[in-house]
Amino acid sequence: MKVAVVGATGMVGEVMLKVLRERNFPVTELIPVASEKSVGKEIEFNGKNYKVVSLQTAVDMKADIALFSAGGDTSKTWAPKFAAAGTTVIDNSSAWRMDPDKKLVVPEINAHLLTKEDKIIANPNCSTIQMVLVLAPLHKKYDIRRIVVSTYQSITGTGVKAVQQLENEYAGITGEMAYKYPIHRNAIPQCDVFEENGYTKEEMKLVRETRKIIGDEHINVTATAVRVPIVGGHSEAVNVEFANDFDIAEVRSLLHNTPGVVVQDNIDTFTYPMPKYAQHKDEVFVGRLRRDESQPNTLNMWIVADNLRKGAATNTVQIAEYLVNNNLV
Ligand code: 11C
Repeated sequence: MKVAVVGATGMVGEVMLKVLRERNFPVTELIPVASEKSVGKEIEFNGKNYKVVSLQTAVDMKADIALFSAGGDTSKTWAPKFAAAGTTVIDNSSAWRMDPDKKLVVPEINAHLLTKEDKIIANPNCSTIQMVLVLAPLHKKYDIRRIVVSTYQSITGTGVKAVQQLENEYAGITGEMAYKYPIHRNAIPQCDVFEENGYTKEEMKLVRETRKIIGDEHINVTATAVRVPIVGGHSEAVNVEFANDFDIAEVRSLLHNTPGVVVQDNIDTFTYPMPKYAQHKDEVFVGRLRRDESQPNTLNMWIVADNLRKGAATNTVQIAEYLVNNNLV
């Protein structure tokens, strides 16, 4: 496979290259793509050096697959050009996610919807991916009515500028701010910009993307997304109400048998997921499973994953693997 990585020098792009390597994705030629200031730089991949090229050069090189992580505007303009050249684009931005003609894919849940005609495929938002991976099997079994989610999101979701801000604050240096407020020793109840309804874009992604991926517009979702001074991954406190009652042991066993999910749930041994230990891992970790005693058929849980891995790069590469394994590219 001739594989283009658009945004190859960015935080997610670098993890994409790492994941492609680790999973032995069949790359015969790599086309690293980045902004004009990086064009000509060399990137080493599987023992070979590849020159970073511009977007137009990459279109002309007609890759089989392009993994995009270069922001919504770049994606809106360039993904259709790659697609027109015959390249299948898997896009990690929010540009195409809610387009009714584009599939929004978490492979374990809905990759079976993909066909050869899907030339632009959307990768969901990180906080959505980790939540739906755990909730999809529970929806099948117990029928979700309502989800209340609060997130504790890693600064890596904002990018290098935010990591730099935190490091500057640790060091007592005044530098460029990624956030409106200090993040060290703080929790900022704003991830991304506000929408007209008073929720942030991140919160509304959790609402809209969850319904689209699970394929049920009737699921009610409400979210509060909070940025915390953490680098390892996103954590989520999730309260979920079902139409049908459940048994905690059965939920645990169902999740234990869900590909990509690891149950860490034993209060006797203080076993529960934490971002410090989820970092660099591809799985989604779930624990603190307990009945919400304030109302019927309702479950509380705590979900953690490395937002740059399963939340971004790994999910994108898994979509590419599905396409290759099923001759869809
Ligand atoms: C964050 N979830 O942590 C965001 C980053 O739509 O893919 C990823 C944004 C997206 O701030």
